[in-house]
Amino acid sequence: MTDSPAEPTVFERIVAREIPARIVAETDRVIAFHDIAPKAPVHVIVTTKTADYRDIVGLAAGDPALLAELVAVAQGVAAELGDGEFRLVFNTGASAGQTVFHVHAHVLAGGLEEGTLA
Ligand code: IU
Repeated sequence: MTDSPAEPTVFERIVAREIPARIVAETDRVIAFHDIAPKAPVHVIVTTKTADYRDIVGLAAGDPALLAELVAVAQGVAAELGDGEFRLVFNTGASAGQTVFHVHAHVLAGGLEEGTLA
């Protein structure tokens, strides 16, 4: 079962290379790129290539192995761009700040100020 929206999300278009992004890591099913509006010294978006899941709740229920892969890519990005420690934020729902309804994690690292959330 999927819960993808009808229109392609901006992240789907990044996956398709239709719009540019500074890609930092990629596997068969996951892609990571620098956020265009960074809120930390390291601020990378890690998302699934499939647009089937709009948020972490759907992904966890529908494909937990893919969620685990996304977390592993996040850890690799944090190790490559920082000291390996990181904050992982999944905004879930508009009232929680989610603007792109294609499941993604914010990897925040590199010296976070108290209270920094994406
Ligand atoms: P959110 O959790 O759905 O609010 O996160 C969306 C993020 O996607 C937000 O931090 C934007 O700055 C970021 N972003 C991006 O990196 N590249 C884009 O082309 C667009 C948004 I549109």
